[in-house]
Amino acid sequence: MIIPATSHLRLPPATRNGCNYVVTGQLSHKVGVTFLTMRPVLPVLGLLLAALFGPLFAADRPPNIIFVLADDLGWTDLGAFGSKYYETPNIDRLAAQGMRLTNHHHCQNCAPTRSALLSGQYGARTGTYTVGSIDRFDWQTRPLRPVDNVTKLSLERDTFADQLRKAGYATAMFGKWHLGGTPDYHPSKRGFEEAIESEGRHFDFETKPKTAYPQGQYLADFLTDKAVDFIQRNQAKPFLLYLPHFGVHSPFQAKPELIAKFKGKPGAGGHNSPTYAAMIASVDESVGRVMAKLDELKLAEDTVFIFASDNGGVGGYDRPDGLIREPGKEAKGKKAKAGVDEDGGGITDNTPLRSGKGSLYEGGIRVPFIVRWPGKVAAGSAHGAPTAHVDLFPTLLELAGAAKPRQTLDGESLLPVMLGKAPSLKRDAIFQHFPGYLGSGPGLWRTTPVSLIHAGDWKLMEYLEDGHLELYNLKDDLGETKNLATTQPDKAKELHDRLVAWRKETGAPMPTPNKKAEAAPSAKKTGKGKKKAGA
Ligand SMILES: [Ca+2]
Repeated sequence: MIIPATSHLRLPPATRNGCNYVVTGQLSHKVGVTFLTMRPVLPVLGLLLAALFGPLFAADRPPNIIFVLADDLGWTDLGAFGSKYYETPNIDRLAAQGMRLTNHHHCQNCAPTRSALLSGQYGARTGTYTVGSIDRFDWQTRPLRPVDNVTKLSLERDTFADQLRKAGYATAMFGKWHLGGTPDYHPSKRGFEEAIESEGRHFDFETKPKTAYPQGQYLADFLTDKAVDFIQRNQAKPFLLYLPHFGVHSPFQAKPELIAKFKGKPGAGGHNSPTYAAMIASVDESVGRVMAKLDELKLAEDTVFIFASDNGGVGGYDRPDGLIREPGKEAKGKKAKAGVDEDGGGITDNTPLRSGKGSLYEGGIRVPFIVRWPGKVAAGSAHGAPTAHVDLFPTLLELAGAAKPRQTLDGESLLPVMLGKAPSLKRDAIFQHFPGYLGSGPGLWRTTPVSLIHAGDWKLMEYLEDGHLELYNLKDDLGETKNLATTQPDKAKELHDRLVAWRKETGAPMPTPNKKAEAAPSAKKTGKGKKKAGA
């Protein structure tokens, strides 16, 4: 058992871009605030206490881990991340009781993020860099042939669930998988002792395996029923609960009573859809029910609770400068299956970030991330250095005391930063590699092939069709409006050299010349963004 925090334990207020706390893990619970001011002598005192109370500490079990992943929820789509229209009281409370990572990055769409989270590897190594086949979009008119996309997470990779299960955890997953639809790739074969997969519809949904549910039930509620039941049954041992919601992905369907609640509420900025607000509210209700179950079982302090989204929000495409939304334009577009208007609008807005889901500008890849561990992670804190999907796997391994997987891990454990034991990570850069195309309607592309490095305040993108570079200082220009590649050539070259070296190190596959487009150069200008599927 973890010892409850003493009532006089008080943590200093959060800083916006870093954590300067000295939180001493379980020892701090025992001895209270005194230890918070005595960092240099902690190792000695820790040894003394261990000698005195050895059996007590030895009996500690590793924490339970809950990871709730929303689908397509944008960086500003939570109250705790700035929305003035959507209402997320439970997730906001989670953030108030824990730490927000304000500069956290996933991939630009679903499958590659999940592949990176579950394997701990960049897409440059797994081969999963987008959703589905390269033929989802009309790349044939473009100068490059995309790299074929790997749609299943190789069975040669261990998932974090595999590793935690081997370390003695009870493991479960309920929700969207997206790492292979055949039985041998089902999450129940990838480390999750219990697994029910569902995505595609919010009502009248199908599950793998087939599972009965009340007629008319909303998918988020069904998944939450399974989650709280799993916690109830596994409260006596460490457990891993992965709850990847299909909400708030299109189709935009929500519970009528929640839609009605938002119908009379005035929108704020680009946040104004009652249906989308209701979908977010359902994800928030889910988080609230899981939190309530932990409270009921007195497990909150023994549980690391993580909340994130898999990619940026769907919207912001009609703002070429990344800041100004054209009034009314979004209303004219026909909603496509993926939730992207044919004329480039969207269901939400990621302002102040540029663009949205499917783009490698910040609106597509920067996502909300919250971690709560009462008494361990400082309440109300935030960390602002660049972090990424690949950091989750090593973080979970360290939390669980689990062994490393077979494959190379690309990330770094965030635990020292989360616990306030380190002001920053050792690593100073994160990367992305997208050797393909994502369309957004005729003539519009959410992205063309691109790789990027994000180091400190700087982000360099190399667009692979013509090799042009874009350099942004995100500290001064979060909306990515001023390309500094020509005015700061030394910085551009330094980062480009590092990006090229990283591609070489990871064996990143590169797109190849599209011979058909070369034969008909005029086709390059027409570039239809044919849509075939969602995500
Ligand atoms: Ca998604």
